[in-house]
Amino acid sequence: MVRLSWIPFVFASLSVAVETTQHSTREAACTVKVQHKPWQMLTSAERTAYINAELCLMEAPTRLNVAGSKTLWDDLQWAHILQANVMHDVGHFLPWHRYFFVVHGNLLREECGYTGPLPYWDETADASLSDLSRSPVFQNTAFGGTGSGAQSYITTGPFASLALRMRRPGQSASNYRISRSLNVRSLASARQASLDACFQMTTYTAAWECWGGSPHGAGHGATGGLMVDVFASPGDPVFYLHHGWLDAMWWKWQTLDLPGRLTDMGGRNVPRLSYVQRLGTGLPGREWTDYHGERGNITTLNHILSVNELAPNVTVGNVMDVGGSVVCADYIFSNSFNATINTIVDGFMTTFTE
Ligand SMILES: [Cu+2]
Repeated sequence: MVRLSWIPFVFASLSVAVETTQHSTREAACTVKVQHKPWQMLTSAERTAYINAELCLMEAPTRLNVAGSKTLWDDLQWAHILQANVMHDVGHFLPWHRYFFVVHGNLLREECGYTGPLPYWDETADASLSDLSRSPVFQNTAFGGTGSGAQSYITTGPFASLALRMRRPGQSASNYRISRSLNVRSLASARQASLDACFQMTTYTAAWECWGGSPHGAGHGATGGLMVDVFASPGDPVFYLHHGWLDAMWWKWQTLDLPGRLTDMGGRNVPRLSYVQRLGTGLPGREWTDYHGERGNITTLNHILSVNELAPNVTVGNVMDVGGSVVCADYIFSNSFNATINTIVDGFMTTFTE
């Protein structure tokens, strides 16, 4: 009952929040940029600091008035659970997850005093491993390994005893833990050939569906377990590493044609019926669609992104430039990835000029 009355309450205050956000966005400047950087490039001290900050977030008290939520970690997961049929399979899929990554990073700083880079998982670098347990991501001093037992819960690493609670909209909270089923096969979707197809798309309308396909599936599928749960996947901290990578890929794509791709947006606003039928949720209700800030079924720069009350609402336009005040980041890529991109771009330009 609490949950049902909570939804209209959030949206009653939403129009005010948006005005405030747009106002403060104009005034705020991006001064100190945070680095979005491959986990593989972090020093061991940086890795430890990040893991400790995640552990702190997992203990920090809830800020949302949601039944069953005890921690900020639950709150973040809940925002994703509640909107699983709102921001997946749509044009604002990439902007929403970019903002979600930023909000998670801001909470690490605000709540836990974290000052280091925000890591992402360079999945292309790990795609050629023989075994994913060799990945720097899945070490016991990092995010822990694969799951075991009837529920495939992880038993190693700093998050092995993490208590999770949130599962589905309308479902009461119940304790469970992080499950995983590591398999390197799914990372084939992060190999160069798979990325090439997306980098060669010339419009956002074509590109978002490409990025949302194989590359998006790569880290989710390779981690397995909770990470393949479309609702509750942010319960596993690997979620942020994976979406940080996907976001870095989108930004790299944007940089291949600037400034045009700072404003290139599109794609449907509401998921396909077949998609929400698979989720078992039905289409998003008017409590969401009325507040997207648009008419019609095409995502525009005016589309409103909400993470419930964990952070102010912003628009898609606010997160398009990662050097802007909302994201305010430098995206760092490994040398081998940059070399790969140069090959892609050179190959593409050759084709283009012939
Ligand atoms: Cu998602």
